[in-house]
Amino acid sequence: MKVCIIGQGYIGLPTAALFSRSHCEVIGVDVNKEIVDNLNKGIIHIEEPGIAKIIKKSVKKNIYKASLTPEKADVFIITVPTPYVIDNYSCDLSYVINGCKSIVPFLEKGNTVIIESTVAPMSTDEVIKPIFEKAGFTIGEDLYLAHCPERVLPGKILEELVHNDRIIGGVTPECSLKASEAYRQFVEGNIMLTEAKIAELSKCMENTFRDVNIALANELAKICAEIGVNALDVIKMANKHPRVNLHSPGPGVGGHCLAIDPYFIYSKAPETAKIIKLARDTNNSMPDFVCEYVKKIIPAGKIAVLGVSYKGNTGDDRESPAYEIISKLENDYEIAIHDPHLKRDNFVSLSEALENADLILILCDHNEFKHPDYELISKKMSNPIIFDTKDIIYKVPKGITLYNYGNLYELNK
Ligand code: SAJ
Repeated sequence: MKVCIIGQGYIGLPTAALFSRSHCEVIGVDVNKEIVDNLNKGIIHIEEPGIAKIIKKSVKKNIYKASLTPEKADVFIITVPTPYVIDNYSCDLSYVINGCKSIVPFLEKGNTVIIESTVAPMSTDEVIKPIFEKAGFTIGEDLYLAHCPERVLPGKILEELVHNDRIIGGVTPECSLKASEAYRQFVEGNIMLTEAKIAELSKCMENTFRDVNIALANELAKICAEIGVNALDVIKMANKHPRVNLHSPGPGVGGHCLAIDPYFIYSKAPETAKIIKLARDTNNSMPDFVCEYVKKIIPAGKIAVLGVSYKGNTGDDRESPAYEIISKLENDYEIAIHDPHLKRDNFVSLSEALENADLILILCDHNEFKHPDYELISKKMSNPIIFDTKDIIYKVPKGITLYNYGNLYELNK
């Protein structure tokens, strides 16, 4: 089986790796020449365990090739970003549409086209299908089209692509069957056949479920700060109930999924999707909440910001709330940013960030931050205070003050 994958990013590249590991010939297409050139040398541009080794081996074996243009194949998979349109929160399908148009000249009768990018409900039937019909194909008869959303967790992509259950949403039942043949190359989880629109909405709802639950935890954190209760203890206690699973409050919700997919549903039914929109607004309000309490802790001075990735142990800062927090604090404070997973010109070493800092602000739960070097902290800071928005530090030695969502209310006394 020959597979052509459009988009060699966080999902496209691991998917390419797995197809090539299963002895399929893979063409990985990307618009970025530097990425393509590096991939052909076996150098990958994403931080994801296991992928580099497979790509290197596949390049060597000539079974994986990156390219700026598609080639003829049996299966085409579209894994490009779908941002939302700022004005109305609808799903911006432009990259998907361009990806689909780019493969049209290479399509042959009997090929399968799979959309993996997260899209708003109805996109496959109403927007994507007509592109191929216009090119003369009859979907379900001589071209097979399906939406098969990925559901993997960054940091565990390789494992989850293989073991998670896979939703296959065909435009027709024949399309589902054809698409499932492709995934059987490497998927060991259940392969569940359904309709395209069900696949689209279930993917959006999975991330919305999480976003809404995080919003509830964030709202609880705010309520507790206001009324004087330890939010973290409340969560611990409530979660002892067998049917309760309160999520964790934090500095906001980042990433390319939870912070975006709920809008795709909202934009389809804005008058009805009230909880979904309120959850988005609540999570979007967290950077302001963090800044409000930073101001209560120290009115001026230097802040060492630890962690800018949107989640722990990844080098992914897409939609990270950390950037909004930093830009809001920048006017009133000196800010030094440290993130061991991200290389940016203005980021500094831990030691440099701590130098004469008045506050350590933890915005991300990287493992490196979980056991701070208190000796270094006491050496570099005269009156060390830590504000841990991710609840990763449990106990601090004498002389160091710790604020988290368990004791912010003390600042309101
Ligand atoms: N977060 C909290 N509190 C929590 C959990 C997470 O504030 O209790 C924050 C994180 O810090 C992060 C954001 O939410 O900023 C999102 O993190 P995440 O780990 O929940 O999700 P993603 O975006 O990395 O991955 C999600 C996953 N979806 C679900 O768990 C339902 C993943 O399975 C999907 O494949 C992925 O979105 C995607 O691509 O859609």
